[in-house]
Parts: sequence; structure tokens; C-alpha cells
Amino acid sequence: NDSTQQQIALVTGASAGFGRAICERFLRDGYRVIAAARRMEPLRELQRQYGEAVLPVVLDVRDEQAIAAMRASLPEHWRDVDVLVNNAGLALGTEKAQEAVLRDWRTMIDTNVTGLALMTHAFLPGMVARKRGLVVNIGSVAGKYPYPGGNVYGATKAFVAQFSRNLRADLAGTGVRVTDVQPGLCGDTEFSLTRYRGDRRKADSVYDGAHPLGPDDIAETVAWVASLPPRVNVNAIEVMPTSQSFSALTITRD
Ligand code: NDP
Ligand code: 8X3
Repeated sequence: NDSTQQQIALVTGASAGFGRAICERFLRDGYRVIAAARRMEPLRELQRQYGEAVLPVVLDVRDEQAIAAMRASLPEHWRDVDVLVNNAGLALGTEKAQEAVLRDWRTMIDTNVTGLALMTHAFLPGMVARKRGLVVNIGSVAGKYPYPGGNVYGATKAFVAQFSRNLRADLAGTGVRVTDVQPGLCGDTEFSLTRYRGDRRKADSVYDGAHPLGPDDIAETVAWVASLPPRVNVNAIEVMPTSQSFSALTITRD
């Protein structure tokens, strides 16, 4: 493959879960992939597997200076990012708001909101200048449907939904596309292990008997969105496992 013909995807949170699956899917589809995360070893592993089609970069998306430095240090033939996947994110805790740990709230806001906005701000102007590009933001069903303990996590994903729509408004006429992918319950990632602060038993029990989505289902969705002709913009796509649905509003009684 001629590397100048290949599309370039930059995926944040590429060291695990969805991010890793999205990288692998893009690589199999012939993209070159800038794989970003804080942990280098899983990124190197990806590079060992897929060779020079992978550019691993250590990046904390909360760090504005680090993002600027990363962008500036991209080799010439890696600069023109076609697809930015803002996937890095996390939930911490399921305590009620009145019992939540303030530091956890800050970490979720700094990563899911600020980090996603910083990355978008860094790579959008290049896309607009080239009159092509796609930003895929990984939101969540938690941004639309409230649930007990979802407080700040769900609110960060509501930001992702509205930010994505507002980006579309600003990008009118530029040819740059934006999609908010909103997954529901998805196993085989580190999501619940992180949310339950390393409690493996609790994390695993979230998925017991639930036949959750897998990371490949989300990678498939992202790959499909990116494969559509330039005239097609999927604004948002909500994907749940069949086993997940809705329940009635709660009423407390005397
Ligand atoms: P994982 O915990 O498996 O992966 C999260 C990834 O984000 C890791 O690669 C982690 O890498 C990276 N990350 C976390 N913080 C930062 C940071 N500050 N800077 C850079 N990278 C960071 O979770 P998932 O794959 O499940 O989650 C991916 C996204 O999908 C998140 O935004 C999540 O909210 C969302 N989501 C997940 C669902 C699920 O059920 N699993 C459902 C709906 C949405 P490292 O630690 O190496 O930096
Ligand atoms: C995570 C999805 O259903 O666990 O964003 O809230 S859910």
C-alpha cells in the first residue's frame, strides 16, 4: 500500500477496550493509525503486530501542552489526520452524588469533557483547511438516560452529545463530519474495573448473564460511520445490547 494514499486515524484511549479494537479494525481496513494513550506498552504491542502502519504516542488527553507537543512532533507523513476518534474516557464510582468523591468528578470532567474538547480543538483546524475529515466522539447511552450513580459520568456524555451537534453547526460547509457514537453496556473492556476501582468481582458481575456488547461491535460501528461516502454524516448512533432496555420512572412514596 502507498502510504500517501492511506487514510490516517488518530485514536485516543488506544491501549485498551474500544480504542484498541477501533485501532485494529482501522488497521485491518488499511488505515494508518496514531494510537494514543498514557500506557505505552499496549501501544507498542499494537505496533509489533501491525508494524509501521502504527504510530504509538504517549498522551494524557487532559494535558493541553502535551497535546500541542504531540501534534507538533508528528512526522510530516502523519500530520494530516483524516479521522479523529475521541475515545479516551472513564467512569469512576457509582455512588450517589451526595456521597461521591470530588476528585473522581474532576477526573471524569477533565478527561471526558476537557480532554475531548482539547483534542478536537487541536485537530479540527487542519481538517477544515483540507476540507475533509471526521471526528468520532465516543459518548454513551449514559448521556441520555439518567440512572442512579450516573451523575457526573452521564453529564460528561451529555456534553459529548451537545458538543458534537454544535460542532456540526459550526462545520457547515466545510466538508468535515462529526458523529457521536453512544454505546450501551459493553463488556471485555477495562471500563467497569476502572469504575469499581480495581474490584474485579464487582466489575465482572456487571456483565453476568447480560450478553453485553463487545469492543468489536463498537469498532464495527465506528468503521461503518467512517466508510460512508463524504455526503453522509451520521449525527449520532445509539447501540445497546439486546438485553439492555428501559425501566419506568421511579416514584418514592410516604
Ligand atoms: P477502557 O477502560 O477499556 O479504556 C479506556 C481507555 O481510555 C484506555 O485506553 C485508557 O488508557 C484511556 N484513557 C483514560 N484516561 C486517559 C487520559 N487521561 N488520557 C489518555 N487516555 C486515557 O474503557 P472502554 O474502552 O470501555 O471506554 C472507552 C470509551 O467508551 C470511554 O469514553 C467510555 O466512557 C465509553 N463507553 C464505554 C462503555 C462500556 O460499557 N464499556 C459504554 C459507553 C461508552 P490509559 O490508561 O493507557 O491512558
Ligand atoms: C457506559 C454505559 O450503560 O454502563 O457508558 O452506563 S452504561
